[in-house]
Amino acid sequence: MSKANLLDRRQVVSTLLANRNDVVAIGGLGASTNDMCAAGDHARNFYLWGGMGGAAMIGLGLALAQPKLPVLVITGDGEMLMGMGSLATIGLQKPSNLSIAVLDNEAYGETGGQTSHTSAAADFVGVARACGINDSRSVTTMADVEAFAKAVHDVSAGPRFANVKIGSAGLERILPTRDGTYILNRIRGDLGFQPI
Ligand SMILES: Cc1ncc(C[n+]2csc(CCOP(=O)(O)OP(=O)(O)O)c2C)c(N)n1
Ligand SMILES: [Mg+2]
Repeated sequence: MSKANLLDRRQVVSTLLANRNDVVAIGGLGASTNDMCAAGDHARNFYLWGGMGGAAMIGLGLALAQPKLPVLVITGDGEMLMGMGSLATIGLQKPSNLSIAVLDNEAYGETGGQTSHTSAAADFVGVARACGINDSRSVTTMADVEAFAKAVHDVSAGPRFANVKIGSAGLERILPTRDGTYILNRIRGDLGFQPI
């Protein structure tokens, strides 16, 4: 696909979260967290900041604990590569309320744009499907993004996975708070739990 046609990450994330209602959103480290914050900070956003490789597993835990809530993981290709084994566990557990969107710029953007494995043979959609996540999509248009955003709300038909090919532009950092305890207790409070 020509680089000119690649999707804009901010537009992708703001579309994924536009009509979020009760969606709980987990942001992978760095750029995807910035994208989520740019779309609007929210009590149900859980940002990983620098913790690499855990986004999908945190999503799995939340999805299992809150089976009626739509849980959406938004992460990068580098972060997902580090946590690729989690796709096997998600394919095994099959939480029907979990959706994962990988923002695939084929690079470790945040650390200088080193090319990642997805610029070569690594194919997340194939991996996710082979792990048992039957609804695994390659997303290349905004219409595909809108369809996925809609599907996220169907908590009975997941898990689902989308690999979204995005451009590699480095964008302004829109930073949420770095206070992890605050982020955790804010989401706990919004879900009706006491702070820890
Ligand atoms: C365990 C660990 N190793 C390395 C890093 C450094 N690091 C921070 S962001 C990043 C790249 C992330 O790439 P990707 O998930 O594709 O996000 P992008 O910036 O490309 O959107 C790396 C390697 C880290 N935070 N943690
Ligand atoms: Mg990347």
